[in-house]
Amino acid sequence: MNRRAFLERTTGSIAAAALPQALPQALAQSASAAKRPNILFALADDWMWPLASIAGDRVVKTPTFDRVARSGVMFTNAYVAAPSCSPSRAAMLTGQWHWRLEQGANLNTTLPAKFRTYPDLLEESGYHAGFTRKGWGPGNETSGGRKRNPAGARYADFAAFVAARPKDKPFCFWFGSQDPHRPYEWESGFKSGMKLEDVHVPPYLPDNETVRKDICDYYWKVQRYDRETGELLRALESMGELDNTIVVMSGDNGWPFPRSKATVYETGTHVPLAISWPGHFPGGRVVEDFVSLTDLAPTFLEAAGLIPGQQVTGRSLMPILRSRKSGQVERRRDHVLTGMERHVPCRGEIKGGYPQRALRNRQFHYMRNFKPERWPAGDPGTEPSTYEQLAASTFRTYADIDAGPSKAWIVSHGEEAAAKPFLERCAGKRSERELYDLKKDPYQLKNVASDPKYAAVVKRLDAQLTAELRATGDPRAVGDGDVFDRYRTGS
Ligand SMILES: [Ca+2]
Repeated sequence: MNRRAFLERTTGSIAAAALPQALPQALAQSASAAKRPNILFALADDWMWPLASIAGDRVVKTPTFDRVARSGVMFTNAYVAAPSCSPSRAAMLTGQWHWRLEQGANLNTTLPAKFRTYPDLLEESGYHAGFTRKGWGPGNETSGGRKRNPAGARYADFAAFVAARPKDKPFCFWFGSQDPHRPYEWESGFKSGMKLEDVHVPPYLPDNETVRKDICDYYWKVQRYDRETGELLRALESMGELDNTIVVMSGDNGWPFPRSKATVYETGTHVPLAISWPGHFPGGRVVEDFVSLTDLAPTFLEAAGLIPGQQVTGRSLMPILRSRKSGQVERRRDHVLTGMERHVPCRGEIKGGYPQRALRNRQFHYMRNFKPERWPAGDPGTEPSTYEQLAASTFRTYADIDAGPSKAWIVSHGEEAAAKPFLERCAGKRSERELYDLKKDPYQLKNVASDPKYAAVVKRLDAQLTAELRATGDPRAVGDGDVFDRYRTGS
């Protein structure tokens, strides 16, 4: 494929093939003549779909998310690019699949400066841009040639950001909550009044008091994120800016429980997403299109009157947001891709992660595991860990699963017959191909990839996934995929 054909295939319909990479200055200036919206992106850390009250959860209370969803659009099929903090955030900031971002595809490396981020582009076009708490990361902000975090200038909080805002400039603010990331205060949710009997325990986790309490502690932090985002909305109201602000609430990956975060299963990649802009985006809609959080950067750029560069693989959500439709709005958004490279280095002498790519459509979730010989969640370790070690320490047994009570229960009971299937599902080796028929198996418990009845589906989805990875320049599909294993952690 020549360069032009490659670009035509990778830029989607946002940009015709010949768009310039640099921002067109004239366009930016003419757009700034009209009043450009502020952008508030409130990003939770490890928040999974559908754990919000408006999405049907009976225990967690998310009045702020519900409010944004009701006044705007709630997306029921939103996916992160990667189920791991730094690559997921890098993909959001650049509007590109993380497999295009060199070492930026791994956790805790760097994001090379040549990959432009939307806060920088908005700042160059006249926005006041910044973030608080967790921006891009964890990783080394500067070893890739940047002078600051890829999410922009750091502020102590929103008030400090607003105080530094030049008069009449639109702003773009990233509120990077560290909630609901682990660790949790044991029984914080239970003691706050959450009822253990109302907790839904999905069938990939054992249903016992430890897990129910662990889920409540997670909810307690989801609620704190929601409450703090509510405070930001009230600040915008008191400034008289809420009606001129695009508000986005979402998460950077699934929840930190076994068989979830750091996997491309639903539980690692499917996240809540609500977007509002009163008076501009017709509200009260639930949209079922498959969207990627790589679509946010081109959305923000378009809202600011800018045109995303050719390198951007995400597609602006503006046509959906401006429409009055619910359900499936754009027919072509019938599937989404996700992928995974290295999360925590936890495979002994092997420096790599557990590389995966996946394609999710309405009925199926198809996955390619490029190194099925490796341990998916990290090595079991040479000696058994105690419950306390598993609950408190990260870099030990099956270290791609965050330490916590649910993991500790499963691993420490792993040899018992009742617990073995849970341990096998979250940490056991997997086949090269996985296929889940979500109509029959919404929790992805039974891999049917080798079932002859699904042979045609596997063939079709594998061809589709491979073609799209090739078109987006994924080294796992077009070249030296093992390059991801060679990037050093921390630089
Ligand atoms: Ca995260």
